[in-house]
Amino acid sequence: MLVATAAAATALAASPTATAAPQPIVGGTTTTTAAYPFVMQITDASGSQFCGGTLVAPRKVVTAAHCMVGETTSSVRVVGGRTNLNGTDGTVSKVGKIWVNPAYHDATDGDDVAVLTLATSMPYKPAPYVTPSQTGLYASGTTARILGWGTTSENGSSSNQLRTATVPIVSDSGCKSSYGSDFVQSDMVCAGYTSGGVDTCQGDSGGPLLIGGVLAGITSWGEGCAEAGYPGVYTRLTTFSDLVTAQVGS
Ligand code: 4AZ
Repeated sequence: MLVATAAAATALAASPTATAAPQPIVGGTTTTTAAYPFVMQITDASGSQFCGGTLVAPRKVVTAAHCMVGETTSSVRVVGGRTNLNGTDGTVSKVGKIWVNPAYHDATDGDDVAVLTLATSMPYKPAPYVTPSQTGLYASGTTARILGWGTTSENGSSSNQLRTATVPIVSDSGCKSSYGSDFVQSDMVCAGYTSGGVDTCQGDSGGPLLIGGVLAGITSWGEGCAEAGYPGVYTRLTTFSDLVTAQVGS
């Protein structure tokens, strides 16, 4: 989660012999799973994190369908209560069932939601998630919180420690201007600054977008990361709330 390149470019232009310094995180900060106990790492069987997820019930985790492509119940694990990727703390659970939205084909077609049923309960407080009628949460300019262990710049390295940032919800018309027909209004919502600089990035997929502490989106896709004019795209969870509830109750 991410970076402003424009300021760095200006600094370099003013000082032509300077070499690029490591980019600072702009708008994002490190945080912990103690602060956000429902944020889960999704790892392979060796423990390498590749996506995020959100605990919505003791044995249910919401993530992105695109995170589950090619995965089986034996190829994935869910890790809760572990702030650092290199930690050994927290709780690791195997996965008993993977439900992928049957309509899912590709993130840019929408339907990017999956629910994992854990073999072991997580001893952490689940997050509430939106009801189908809470569409007003996505009003343009609303502050949303993003979380993850993803890369801290486009094509950069993952963050060892969980990070968070806030980004404003972008209007549907604004998102359509950025992404054209790839933006499926019924299934997606965009968030980010017009000037870029703060965003989710590779490895953050499947993780939460929270509005007022409620799970309202799932990190899904975008053109690069934190680029001006290209906000991050999130699954519009109100559309899939009933499907999630059916899985949570199953
Ligand atoms: C990814 O590859 C990814 N900037 C996640 C989020 C965004 C782009 C890519 C949005 O997981």
